[in-house]
Amino acid sequence: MIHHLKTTTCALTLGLVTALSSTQLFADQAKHIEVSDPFTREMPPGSPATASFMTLKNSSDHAIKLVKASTQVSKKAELHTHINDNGMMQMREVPFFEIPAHGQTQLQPGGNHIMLISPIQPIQAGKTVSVTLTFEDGSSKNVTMPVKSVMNMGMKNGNHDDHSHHHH
Ligand SMILES: [Cu+2]
Repeated sequence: MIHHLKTTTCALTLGLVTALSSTQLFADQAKHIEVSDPFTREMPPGSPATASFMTLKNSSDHAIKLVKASTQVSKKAELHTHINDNGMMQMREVPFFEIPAHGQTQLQPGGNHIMLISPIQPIQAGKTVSVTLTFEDGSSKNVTMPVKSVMNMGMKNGNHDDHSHHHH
């Protein structure tokens, strides 16, 4: 009888410790993500959408998934990637961007990006744009970034910009 009680207590304690430590590990993924060099591309005239780019660094021991982006500046924000479909670069919506443990994921022209669809106001160079990033555990991070013109960006990257949003 005594032995049985001890076992039960022990099991309960173990269960509690496990629950606590996993809560601590996963409670705030946003705190483990560092955002650097964020910017939004200036909306080309007549374009229905533009895109935000940044580098996401993960300082934790676990891969973290960015599952959602939201903003006040456009009606919709989607996570997009580019795929090479028989030599044609095409954009696809993806359910998440994964940032590896102690690694980084780059959102950049021609690759992963946050698509801002149907801007509510013109997104022009010199303005700032705020995007809220939500991670798998529900924690979130607000990123405020400058809007940069397409021309400056092309010169900085030294390649032509094939990231056209005119033909969605
Ligand atoms: Cu896109």
